[in-house]
Amino acid sequence: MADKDTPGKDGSNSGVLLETKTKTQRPPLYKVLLLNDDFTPMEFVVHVLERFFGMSHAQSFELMLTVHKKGVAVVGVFSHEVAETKVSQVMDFARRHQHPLQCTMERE
Ligand code: TYC
Repeated sequence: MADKDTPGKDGSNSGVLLETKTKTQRPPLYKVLLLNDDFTPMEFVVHVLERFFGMSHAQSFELMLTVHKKGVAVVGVFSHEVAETKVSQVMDFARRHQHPLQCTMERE
């Protein structure tokens, strides 16, 4: 907002430019990471990706193989609340099936 031309109380114009910048704050995003291990069955990981991350079977299989080969991969990027929910869902589901699958989140 430029205020250079707004007259003062006495009608003078100081020539001082006043600006108000409105900065829109975007909420931070969080990466959800899936970690490889030697025990969780491949089909279980594929099922997790389909069930909790809405991926197709083909996408899930490909991403599972990426984690298997590289050790870790980002499976999605979400708000803090949604990322926390995904991590809990995956960890609970893995625990209930007695698999050591690990899922974590980190700020982008
Ligand atoms: N490495 C596992 C196996 O050979 C498969 C696996 C893939 C496990 C991805 C975890 O996040 C994972 N059975």
